[in-house]
Amino acid sequence: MTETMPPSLKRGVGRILRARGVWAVPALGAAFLLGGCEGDRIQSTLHPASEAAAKIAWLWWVMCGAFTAVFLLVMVLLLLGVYRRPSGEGTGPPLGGTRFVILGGIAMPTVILLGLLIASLETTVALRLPEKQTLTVEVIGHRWWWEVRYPDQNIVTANEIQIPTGVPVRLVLKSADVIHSFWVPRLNGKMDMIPGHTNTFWIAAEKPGEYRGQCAEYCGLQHAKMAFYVVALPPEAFRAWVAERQTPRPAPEAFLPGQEVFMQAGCKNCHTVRGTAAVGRVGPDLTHLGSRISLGAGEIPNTPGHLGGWIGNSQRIKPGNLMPRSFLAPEELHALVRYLEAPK
Ligand code: HEC
Ligand SMILES: [Cu+2]
Repeated sequence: MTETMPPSLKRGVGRILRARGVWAVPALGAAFLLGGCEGDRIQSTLHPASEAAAKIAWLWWVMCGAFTAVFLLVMVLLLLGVYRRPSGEGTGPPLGGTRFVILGGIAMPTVILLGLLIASLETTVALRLPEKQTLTVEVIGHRWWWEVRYPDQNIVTANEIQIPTGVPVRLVLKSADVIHSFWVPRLNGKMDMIPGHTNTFWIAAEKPGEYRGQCAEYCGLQHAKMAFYVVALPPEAFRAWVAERQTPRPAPEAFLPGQEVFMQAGCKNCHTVRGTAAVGRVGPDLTHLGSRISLGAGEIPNTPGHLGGWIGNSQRIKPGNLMPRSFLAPEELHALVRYLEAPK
């Protein structure tokens, strides 16, 4: 093959292959890519926290291994092709002949692809919804946040899903507008949320902790900022959480000025605060907002300062989101923040 190359190209390729520096390119690239796997493990498929996610991670490693082996084999053959001197005049049969083509080109890919197919089917079967389910949670995708309902417990929340550890939790997935996809990489695979259609899925967490989830289907401007948290609690703590959520208390008197602002400023048209006249369903339920990890579906930490910034102008934080900016006097904003962050 090298005989038929124009001499300049031959010299160029030879120089690149000999130059050590060329290895720096893939090495640096791999370092960057692998670097992305480490660091914050809160949303990593490669750090599974459930049996189902462990099976998916296993399949990932099997595929990664198989593809790496095939890639290396092809590269070795390529280098052989480049460097090997042709036998005789270059008119004889190519390396290995017909047998090489049948074995390397037909038999080997068939065996490898069949093996990977069997491994994927096995994983798919292992991911089926377990028979025994303890809890049903309904999750509804909105642009760009998550509505979370516990129909049997009569609890509604948003952008955060509390579950007990050690048991499979059945998920009923819906969408209020466009197609979204529910994905908590450490707990299970993805499942689409389709308007007018209900999908059933499940997650489980072995250990208590916070697991970050992310919309996995492009759904418009703020798709990338449509995240949420699964909070896995030990069973007793989960029962306590349910009991607490089922008994909403009216806001203490000190917070009533803030409640007043909430009712006057139009917030109640889009948001619900249980136990009050606010029953809007355009935006997230704000009943126990103070206890949540984040605001704006995982976008900013839930602190009074960030909350004030969000209410004042959420468009600066999450441009294009469906909450209009508000025009409140500083003391009104202050009272509103205190009211929303208050334990209820
Ligand atoms: C036109 C409807 C609408 C109005 C009016 C409205 N909001 Fe919102 N609000 C939304 C939507 C939609 C979201 C979700 C935005 C996102 O994350 O993409 C949201 C999100 C929020 C969040 C973040 C909740 C979370 O869990 O992430 C807070 C807090 C909030 N609104 C408070 C208020 C307050 C206070 C007012 C009144 C000053 C108000 N909203 C007025 C629609 C509205
Ligand atoms: Cu989405």
